[in-house]
Amino acid sequence: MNTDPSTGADAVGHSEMANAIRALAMDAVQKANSGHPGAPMGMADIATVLFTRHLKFDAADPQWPDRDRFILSNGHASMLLYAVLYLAGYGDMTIDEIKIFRQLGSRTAGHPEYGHAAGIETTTGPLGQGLANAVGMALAERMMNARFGDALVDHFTYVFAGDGCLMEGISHEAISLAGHLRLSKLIVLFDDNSISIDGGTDLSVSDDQMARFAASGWDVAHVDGHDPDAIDRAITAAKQSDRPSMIACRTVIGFGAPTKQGTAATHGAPLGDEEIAAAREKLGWPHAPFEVPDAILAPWRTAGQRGALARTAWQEKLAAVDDDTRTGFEGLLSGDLPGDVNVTVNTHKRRLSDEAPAWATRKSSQEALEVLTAHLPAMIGGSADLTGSNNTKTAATAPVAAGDFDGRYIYYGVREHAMAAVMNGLALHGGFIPYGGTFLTFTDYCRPSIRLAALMGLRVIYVMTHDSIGLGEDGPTHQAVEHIASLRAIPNLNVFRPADAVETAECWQLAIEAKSTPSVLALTRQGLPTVRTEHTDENLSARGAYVIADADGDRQATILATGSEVEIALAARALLQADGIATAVVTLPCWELFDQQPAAYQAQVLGGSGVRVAVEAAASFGWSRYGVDEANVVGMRGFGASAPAAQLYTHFGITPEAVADAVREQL
Ligand SMILES: Cc1ncc(C[n+]2csc(CCOP(=O)(O)OP(=O)(O)O)c2C)c(N)n1
Repeated sequence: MNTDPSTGADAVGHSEMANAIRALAMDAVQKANSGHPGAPMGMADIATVLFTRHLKFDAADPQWPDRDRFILSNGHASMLLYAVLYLAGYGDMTIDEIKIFRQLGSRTAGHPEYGHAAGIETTTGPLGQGLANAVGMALAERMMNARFGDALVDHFTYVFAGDGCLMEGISHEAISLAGHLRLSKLIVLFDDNSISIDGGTDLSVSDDQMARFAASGWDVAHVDGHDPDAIDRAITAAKQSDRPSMIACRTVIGFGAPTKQGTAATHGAPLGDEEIAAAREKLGWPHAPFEVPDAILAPWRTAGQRGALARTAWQEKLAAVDDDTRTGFEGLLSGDLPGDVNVTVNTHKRRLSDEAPAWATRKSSQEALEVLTAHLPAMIGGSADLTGSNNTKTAATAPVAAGDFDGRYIYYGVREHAMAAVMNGLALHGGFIPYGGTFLTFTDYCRPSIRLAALMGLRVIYVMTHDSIGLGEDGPTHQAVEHIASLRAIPNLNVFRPADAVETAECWQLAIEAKSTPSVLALTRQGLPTVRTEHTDENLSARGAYVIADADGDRQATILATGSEVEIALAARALLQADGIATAVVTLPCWELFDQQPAAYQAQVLGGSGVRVAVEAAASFGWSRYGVDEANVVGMRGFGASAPAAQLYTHFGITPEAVADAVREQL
């Protein structure tokens, strides 16, 4: 036992504090009979140094906006995070929660879940995502700093990452972007233990990780991950750097488990009673399972209070700034929209209905964005190198660059994976509503992060243009087919496919108003007529679907359509009505919102027992939920082709005539 001057802990020293993490991890995993003791035991020394000597936080106020962020990217090491949160005294994380690790209703899920307990800054588990989220958080920190200065915003983002995180492709994009933007307040602690599930990492990887980071413009260092003073010095140096920093910490996985440490056997399975008993012996931890003696808990709790003074000093600074600054700061962090967004959108909608432009919905999106970004400083745009195609850049959004974080537009480069994960980080940090663009086909490259945004309930908006064969000559590699259906399958994700300029404005409003739901906007490359030529203040898209053209006479048939195919549905209706077949057209800009409507509204929109046909230039999958048989979906049955868009619509039979025939065949 020795004295640690920075924590004031004089009764016990670093090792006992780190062993508390190790003991809790092995005991909780053993009790749950599942989990990952290896990484928590291996990284316990690093976590102890970080939380007791560097991390700026106050366990009594875990949401303090200027706290340092701690991201556990190797989410399987969740017990490390839960142990540290408990030891440091975060109110949400009690010893009882640790005893019910991985059980239904606990805050201690298998992998850390954002929202389950304060101190869990993001949901991790899919390796590499946390690292990329952290890049977004570190970027958000600099952007908030550029707006409000050092007094209000000046914090670090620390990441724990394992071999797995660094093997994932997303890490390349995230590291590259962070280096390019010189995110100097980002510090990654790499758990360099040379072990993953299959065994030694030499089975599958030979990268020089330090050289890799250095090549992307990072500062790099390596330390013995079990030498607290060396870790401390490395973190101190990293904080001084004008670049992001990576510290490779050489560790032993499962440190303390006498026969299993250093092997993959500790990675993801309980150690077993015998090994745990021997580990207790080896570590000098004689205490019962889940018992942390007061003498060891006390310095941890002291560490949890280390930031209290800094936090109150910060609150005084916030109180001392002028009213406009404070209101602006708090307004951004609250995520609330100004009260007059509806007025702004309606002024815009009225102009569109009057002028009835024949724009592609990607162009309509840009026009909506011009209005919204001018009005909402929280909105941060970007594109994965398709700015001119996605139409995501507006007059109000100047570019962000290294050393110039005042801007609101991020050139993500050709990095869709990282873009989506960075947007999650921007949203998680607080202060911003991120939107970013690419082609709808490349939602495949964003999908893991889209899914996590939906799981976490984040307001992130994906501007996905070139949404079908309607993009034409670029061909089937670029033409989305199955994407819309597969995105609709993700819970808590709104998939918007607006039919014209007015619906696009409405969908944008719904996307920015959905505080706990991410949104995909599927937008066309090709021009479309304005179908909503009569202005209404009501946001009709908010109900997800509505009758856009009623039947002339008692409804015999209903044509359901989305996006660019609403025009085709209306033309089909004209053909049918000319033959005396009373046909209604329903536009469905958002299935998810329609599914939330009362049954009576749904029935009224979908029509009674009459004929139902759907038209959508996409895979037919999913329309059965609205009572449309597969045979009655006019859509794609395979991949597209390279040709001018009009020819493709004819070639694939997505035409007014085909829709009208599909109706007639059923009458
Ligand atoms: C995207 C993704 N792919 C695969 C996995 C499954 N997985 C979890 S941990 C792991 C091994 C990671 O190795 P490392 O980061 O070295 O962790 P350690 O063995 O040191 O705990 C794998 C393949 C995952 N969680 N996420």
